[in-house]
Amino acid sequence: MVSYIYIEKQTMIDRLQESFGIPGVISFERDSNNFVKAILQSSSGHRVELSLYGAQVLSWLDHNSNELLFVSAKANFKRGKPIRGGIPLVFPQFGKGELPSHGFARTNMWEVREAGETSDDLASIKLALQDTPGTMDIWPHPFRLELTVSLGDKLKTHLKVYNCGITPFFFFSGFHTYFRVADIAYCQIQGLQGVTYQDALKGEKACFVEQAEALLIDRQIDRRFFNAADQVVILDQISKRKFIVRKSNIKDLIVWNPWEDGSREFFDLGPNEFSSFVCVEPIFVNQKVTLEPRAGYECWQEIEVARI
Ligand code: TA6
Repeated sequence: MVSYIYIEKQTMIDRLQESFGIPGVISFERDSNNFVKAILQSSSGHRVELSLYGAQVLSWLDHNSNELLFVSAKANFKRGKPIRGGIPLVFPQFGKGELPSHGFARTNMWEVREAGETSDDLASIKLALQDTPGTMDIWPHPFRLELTVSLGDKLKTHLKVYNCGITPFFFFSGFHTYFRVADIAYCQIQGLQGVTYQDALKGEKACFVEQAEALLIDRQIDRRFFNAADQVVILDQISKRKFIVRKSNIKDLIVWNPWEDGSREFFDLGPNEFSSFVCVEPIFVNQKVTLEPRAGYECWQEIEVARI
């Protein structure tokens, strides 16, 4: 029995490898938690690990093997549960509600549809998720999601949503990205001055306008910026690098860090880990997207990293 299961698992990796693998560009492995992941390597020396569970990017190394994304040491790698870190996808719900928190895209197994090297030298892979009896039970809409991850010296995640049913549906979606930083107390976020936001820590109704030219984080923060500009910059002073975060066709942007006090609410976050990340999340949160039958919607996030 044991050897039968082993052969089955090997076979899936072999099948993926045979159909989509490209030496030095795309390969597949099982991680220590038994989830299958795709490894992308770019000609610029960057490397990404993308779990088929949730289509979640879990690691991004630059050409010097510096990790650029944060994943909690206490992350829970169990089927049906979200993984704390990387780039979780939000769909079709944002935050808490009738569905599991941030929806079910991040807790379902996705399939590989295409992989290869693009004409402009990017390592690229497309994963897809369709409605299942499980999703129909909790959200009765036939849908298809496609996530294309492309890697050069930038990392792009491009999400497409299709309505495969005969009635419109409404959803929130986006990228709940966890950026790794050396120490959040020495970080700044630029590009949000003048943007209206709601402070989820103060109740969701009141609106404020961001005053800071450079937003500093020295306590718990959970701000939902509406109609934010399509580019913000995260300065990580200690690592002497910056992330340039671009978004397309997503109106809003969230800045979240639970700080020490808020971290206690999360069993999958260590007490001091809050200082090693900031979530800057291009996500629709203010107004749901409406998708008519047979229609499609697409959005993307692109991250560039540079020295400062
Ligand atoms: O995007 C910010 C947020 O919604 C916070 O309010 C916080 O709860 C966080 O996401 C984490 O959510 P999760 O469901 O992943 O624990």
